[in-house]
Amino acid sequence: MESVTMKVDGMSCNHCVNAVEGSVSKLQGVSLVKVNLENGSVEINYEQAHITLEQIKEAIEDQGYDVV
Ligand SMILES: [Cu+2]
Repeated sequence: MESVTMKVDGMSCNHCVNAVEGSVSKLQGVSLVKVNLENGSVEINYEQAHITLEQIKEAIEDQGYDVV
């Protein structure tokens, strides 16, 4: 299992938390997604055999946020 913390721009409220956590948690191979609003980061645990970091970034960007 890989563990990564991404910086994500544009998250400002609980709606954003739900949008990001909801979309990423639906992805196959993701076992944990946790948004930290205070520092604008997202902690993600995932299995490299099932999903790439790029696919996770795309899911976040599809919700309207920028992975930096
Ligand atoms: Cu929001």
